[in-house]
Amino acid sequence: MPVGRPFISCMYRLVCVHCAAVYPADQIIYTCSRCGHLLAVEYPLDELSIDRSRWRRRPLSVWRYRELLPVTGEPVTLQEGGTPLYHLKRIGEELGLPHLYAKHEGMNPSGSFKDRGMTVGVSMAVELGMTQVACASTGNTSASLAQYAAKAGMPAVVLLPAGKVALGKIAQALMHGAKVISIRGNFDRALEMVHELCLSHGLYLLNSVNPYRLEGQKTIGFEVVDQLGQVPDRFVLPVGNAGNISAVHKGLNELLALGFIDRLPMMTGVQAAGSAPIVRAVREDLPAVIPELSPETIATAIRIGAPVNAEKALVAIRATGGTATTVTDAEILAMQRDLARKEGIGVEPASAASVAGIRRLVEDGQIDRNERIVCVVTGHLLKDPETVIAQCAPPCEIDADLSSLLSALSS
Ligand code: AN7
Repeated sequence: MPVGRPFISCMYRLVCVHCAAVYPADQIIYTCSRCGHLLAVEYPLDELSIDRSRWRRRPLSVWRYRELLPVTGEPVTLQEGGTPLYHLKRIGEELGLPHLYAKHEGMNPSGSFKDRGMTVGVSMAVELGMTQVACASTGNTSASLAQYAAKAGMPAVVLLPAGKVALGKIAQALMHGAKVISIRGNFDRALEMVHELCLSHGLYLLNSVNPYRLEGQKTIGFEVVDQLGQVPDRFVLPVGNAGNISAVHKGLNELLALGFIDRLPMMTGVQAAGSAPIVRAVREDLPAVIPELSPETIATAIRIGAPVNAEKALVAIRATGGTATTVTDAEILAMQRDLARKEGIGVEPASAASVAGIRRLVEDGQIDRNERIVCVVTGHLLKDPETVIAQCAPPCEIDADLSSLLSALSS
């Protein structure tokens, strides 16, 4: 046991999703030491007494739901969660979907949903007595970890795939003081390397293989149920490492077990056409994903070929009667522009993939028009300014007089 704050671990434990091996909550472990599969946090739900009216009296945020989170002490928080749920009126009208919504996770402190995971993950790092944190990242995880590590006063190491991370995300990781390393390899290789580093050198791994991080991310589902006042029929998420779709499913399953909701939404994953191992596994009904060795897409956030949480995500999609679809880079960028110009919602390309995926599924005749659909848009427009600039005409520069202005406006 590392030295740290006193740790109360009686209320929950870690359980292997494959062989059901059980581990104590304070063991530093990321995958099952018996079979190598993923772990999940398990609460004694029938022993917890949770008062939902107490939840409603707290502000909408990750920490509204703290009875279903693993942190026992004071959390490391930057006020994450409580993000807007927008009705997509114009895009919904075009698609013939009157009940289409977007949960804008770009409105979190670092500009992506990762903050929900990091507030919990970094709080757990403190609680477990760890002194350094690390991750591999396509960008957003590194930005978020850097920010929460700064808040905790803990050094952070982040590994990025060289040349494949959007500018805003690198800027954040650097400015918040993480040690930023670019590897000549892709994200999947960076994750293997950082996992090895953490196991051999005692850093705390905060990728989504870490079951505590996913606990924070499940609150997206909790907030949507509270904001809509009901369970949506379908929950749509962009999928990279497949942590977020797994986390939302886990959380809603807990609400179901507690009797707070009476059904689950159809969990629906969207991947970029050049990086779609989960979609392939769903379409071909494979028992496991076949890694994509050279994933490629303009949505660099989800340029991931070997999704670590595939096992959980396939269960989420299959058990809820959901589905998965691909979208092309052109479809992603078209939806990024539509969200920006028709709804006033600025998101990065990977985030537009969820709504682009709904457009594709509608065109393929796979959506009932009366469904209540929530698309998670995962990261802010400013994360990837270069992809924005490349799609837009530059500002028109004029002489500083009124007649030049009037002729510019009329041309
Ligand atoms: C904007 O930052 O994997 O399926 O290292 O940044 O849970 O992996 C980012 C993933 C969707 C996919 N949208 O979520 C990373 C990283 C955005 C993202 C995803 C990511 P998962």
